[in-house]
Amino acid sequence: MNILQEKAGSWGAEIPAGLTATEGRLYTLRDNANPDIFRQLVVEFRQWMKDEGFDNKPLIISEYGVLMPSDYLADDIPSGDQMVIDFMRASFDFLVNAKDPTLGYPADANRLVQQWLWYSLNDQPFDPATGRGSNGALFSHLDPRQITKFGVAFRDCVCVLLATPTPGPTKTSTPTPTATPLHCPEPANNAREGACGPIMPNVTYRSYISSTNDPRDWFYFDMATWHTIEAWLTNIAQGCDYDLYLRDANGNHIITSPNPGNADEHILWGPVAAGRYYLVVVSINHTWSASVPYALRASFGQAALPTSTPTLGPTVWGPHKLYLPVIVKRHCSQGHECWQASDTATRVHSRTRTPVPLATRTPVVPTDSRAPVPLA
Ligand SMILES: [Ca+2]
Ligand SMILES: [Ca+2]
Repeated sequence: MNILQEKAGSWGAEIPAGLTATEGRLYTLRDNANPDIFRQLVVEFRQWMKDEGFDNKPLIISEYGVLMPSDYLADDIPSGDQMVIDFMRASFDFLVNAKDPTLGYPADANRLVQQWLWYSLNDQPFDPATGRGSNGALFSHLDPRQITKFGVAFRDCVCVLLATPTPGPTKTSTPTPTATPLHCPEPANNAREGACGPIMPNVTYRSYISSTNDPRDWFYFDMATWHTIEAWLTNIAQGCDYDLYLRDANGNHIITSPNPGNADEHILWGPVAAGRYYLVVVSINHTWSASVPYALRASFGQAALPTSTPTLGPTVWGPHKLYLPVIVKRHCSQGHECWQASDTATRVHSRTRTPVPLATRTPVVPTDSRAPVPLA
C-alpha cells in the first residue's frame, strides 16, 4: 500500500490495465507520507470489503511505507525524514486502535486491520538513475548492523506496544521489570564494583557529581537480547562538563560521548549481544554540582529478567535472506490478546506459505518515464 497518484504516462501508480480513464486520484509527492490519506484509504478498503461480502475477513496490509525520498517530501532532508517518522507513528497508532462496529472485523473487536508490515528492512535509498529504492529503511542498506533513525522510531513504537498489551480477562504470567529506587552509595559508585543498578530502559535517573572528590558515577544494566544501546546524559549543570562512557561486562571501554562544556551527551551503539553493560558519568576537570542533578536515561529494548522471556527485537537478519519486519496481534492461549513483534515474517506465514526473500522481490518503483519529479 502506497499513496501514489493515478495518472497515465506519469509517475505513480499509473492506470490499471483495462480501464479507459487517464486520471484517477491525483495525489502529490508529499501525500506519499500523509497519515490522513492513509486512514481514509484503509476505511475505504474496509468499506469495499463489506460491499463485496468480505467484512468477516481479517485485513492484512502486506506492505506499506514511504517510497518518496525525503527531499521530495519536504524542503530539506531532515524535515522529510521527520515526515516519514511521523507517518510511521501515526499509522501504527491508527492500525492498533481503529475500530468500527459496521466495518471492522468482528473477531478482532471490530478493528479495521489485523496485521501490517512496514517497508523496508534495509532496501536501498531511492536512486534517480535506476528508479529503484525506497525511503524509511530500518537498517542501513550498506551495513545492516547499523540501525537508522527510522529503525529507532520503529523500535520505540514496537516497544511501546509490547509494554502495554491489551488488557485481557486474566493477567499474563510474564514478569514485567519495574523501576525501583537505585542504591547508589558514594564513594562506592566511583568504581565498577559499586555500580548503581540495574537501571531500567527508558527510565530517567537523576543523580549528582557532588564534590571534587567525586570523579564519576558507575551505572549498570542487564540487557535481555541483542539490541541497540542508546543513552542520554542531560541537564548537566552550568559550568560543569560531564562525559558519558559505555563499557562492557568486563569494564572495557566501548565508546565515549565527549561533548564540551555542559552540552548533552548521547551514545548510540550496536546492535550488540545481550549481557551486562555499564554507563559511566565522568566529571571533566573536577567540575561538580551538588544542587543540579544530571539526568541519565538508557534505551536498550528490554531488561534481563530472572526468568526466561520471549525474545524482543523488531528485526533480525541472516547471511542469505532478509525478511520484512512485522507486527502481529495474536490471540493468546487463554483468550486474551497480546501484541508481539515477530523477528521475521517466517513466523507469521510459516503455516501458509514461504516468505519471499527481498533479493528476489521486485520493488514497487516508478520507471524512468514515471520517475518522481524533484521539487523546484
Ligand atoms: Ca560517584
Ligand atoms: Ca561533556
